[in-house]
Amino acid sequence: MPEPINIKDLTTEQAKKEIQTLQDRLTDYGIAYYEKDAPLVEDHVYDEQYARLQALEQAFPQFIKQDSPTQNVGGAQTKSGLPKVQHPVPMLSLGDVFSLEELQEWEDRTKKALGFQPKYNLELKIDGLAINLKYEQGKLVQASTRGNGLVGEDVTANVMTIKDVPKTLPEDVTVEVRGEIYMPKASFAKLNEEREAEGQEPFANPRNAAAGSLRQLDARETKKRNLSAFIYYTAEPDQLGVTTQAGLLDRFRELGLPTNPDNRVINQMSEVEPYLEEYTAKREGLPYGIDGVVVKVNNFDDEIDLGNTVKVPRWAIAYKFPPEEAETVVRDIEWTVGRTGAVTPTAAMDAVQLAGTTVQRASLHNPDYLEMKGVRVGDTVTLHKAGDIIPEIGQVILSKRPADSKPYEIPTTCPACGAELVHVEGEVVLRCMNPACPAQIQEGLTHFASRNAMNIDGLGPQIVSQLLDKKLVKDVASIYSLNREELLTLDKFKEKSADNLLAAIAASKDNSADRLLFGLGVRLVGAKAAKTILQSLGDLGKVASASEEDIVAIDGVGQAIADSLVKYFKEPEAQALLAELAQAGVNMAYHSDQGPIDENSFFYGKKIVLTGKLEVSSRSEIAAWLEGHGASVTGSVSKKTDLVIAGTDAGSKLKKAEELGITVWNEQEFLTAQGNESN
Ligand code: 3B8
Repeated sequence: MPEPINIKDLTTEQAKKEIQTLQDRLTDYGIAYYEKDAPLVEDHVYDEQYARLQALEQAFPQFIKQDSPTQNVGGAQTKSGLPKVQHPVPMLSLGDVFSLEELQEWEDRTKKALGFQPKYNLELKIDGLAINLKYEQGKLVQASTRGNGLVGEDVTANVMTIKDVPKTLPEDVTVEVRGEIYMPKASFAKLNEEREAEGQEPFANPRNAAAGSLRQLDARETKKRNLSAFIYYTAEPDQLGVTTQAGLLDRFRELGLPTNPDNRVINQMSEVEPYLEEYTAKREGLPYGIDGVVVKVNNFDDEIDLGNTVKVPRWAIAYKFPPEEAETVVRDIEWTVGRTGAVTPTAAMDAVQLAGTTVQRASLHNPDYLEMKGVRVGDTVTLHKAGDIIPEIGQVILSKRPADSKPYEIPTTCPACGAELVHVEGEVVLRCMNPACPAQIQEGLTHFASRNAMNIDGLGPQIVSQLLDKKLVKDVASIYSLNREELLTLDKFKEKSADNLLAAIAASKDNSADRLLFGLGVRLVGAKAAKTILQSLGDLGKVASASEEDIVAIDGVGQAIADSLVKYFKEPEAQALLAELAQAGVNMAYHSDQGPIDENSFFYGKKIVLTGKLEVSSRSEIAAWLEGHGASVTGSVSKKTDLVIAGTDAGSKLKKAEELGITVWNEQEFLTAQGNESN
């Protein structure tokens, strides 16, 4: 980007043009970010351009348009599908600063407005998305997103699935609290790994992942995503009998609301710097992403005196961490073939230190992305970590581009087998469509043996590669006819390693068939989908002969997965493979393979009846979970029944339970108890 011209040097005409351009561009960025959960640019790029637009509009207010991104609270529109919720007290977002100098300017204004030096409460700025939780008489009755600040979306059913969010409080308080829903780093990494394995776009950062997960129309999907929460605000502290921000956080802790433990009260601004330094150092090791520090006046009296502007509070400010950046040189662009044939580029670079780790490779995702970044071999690029975790190329430093640099040419043939690559319509990736491509077979076999699939210990990429080179295997079924002599021909393979591998292969035959289905590597069929499908159909043979309608009818399985499965099993090769696996004695039936049952579980040994319509989980899912915790789930209510879990529209069973005086829970109460269990 060219250096921006100093605003006072702009002609009116130039200013008008730049304002117009920025308004349009930021609107597009906003739509991509808020409505599609798929940002077009990194946050700091947005922030910088937004700040520039604000400054320009301030200098040339005649060009402010009603629909400028600076003119609506939060800048967000809401995605349709979820019910809307009005926020009686607008949900504001924080103003932000990017340097200690700007922070000092904020504090100068604050002190001037108050006429004295206030105390501040420092908090970590969690990289999540804002949520409003409404408790009535201690019961969680509604959860909503910020949306545009005035109108958000109702995500109650989804939030009910988040373990950390209490469904009931230990006191009968009626209060609305606000906080941040976030996705822990580990869950984020795992989710993206799964998405990439299934050919879906990975989320850019934990916040987008959290947003995408929270705004699912199907709460069961949210539940799988493993979200967490920290609560930090209420507009009605009187309801909770507190007078300071730090006191409020303690009160939240008392009520069992999840709060971040790292807040600190300070007496003057000079104490911010050590806090910033401490958490800049600790940032990498925290289990969740943070993107800055929030400074709030600690006293609520001071908060009220300072008040809010239309868009942001005056009593709090976010200090945003500068994006950690490094520079390095791209030495090569490597193309790897995945098990579904997707051919993806990765930049191989000179190793650099970045936010605590050594980075040498960064995904370039697909040809469109590569083209957008404009990266060439030999280019110097900036690197940062998306969402604190994943190395990502920022931009090419054009001034350092070598004179003899040539545009990078996207390959047209598969690097592994030479087959013509195809740009499948509606997909961003390039694909190798050759089913006999050795790279696909290598990846497919490694996937089959991997931990979440058939879990064959000792059958990693190196061994698979040797087995393929020696033509000892050709597909997943042939793994089951390997013998000792063959294995002894492998590098450094002695009797013991051969026998261990044979034992692991033999043991894998008894796996539940959902592992087998996942291991086959059918597009879009992840470990969880495989389990849901096998739980419902019971047997892989039934899956192979199921129609699209049969599969779509399964709770939690969508059209795309059904299409993909039917297409896969329609091929004679797939049918033959399945027959060979069955012939080899590989189990085709579903069985649950969880560990020993925890006798300390509340549910252990209890007789439980499920009745009525359940919203968050299906009855069979709840039954399976209960059985996994040592309960027996029965069909009818009797004197021996310990507990009835009743959804909506429950009928005679509920009536009978009430007559017999048996404990009845609604689904919410069950979810709370479920959340209290350790697993
Ligand atoms: C007022 C206070 C917005 C926020 C706030 O960790 C307001 O306090 C806000 F209008 O967005 N991401 C935090 C975080 C965010 C906010 C906050 N405190 N710790 C965060």
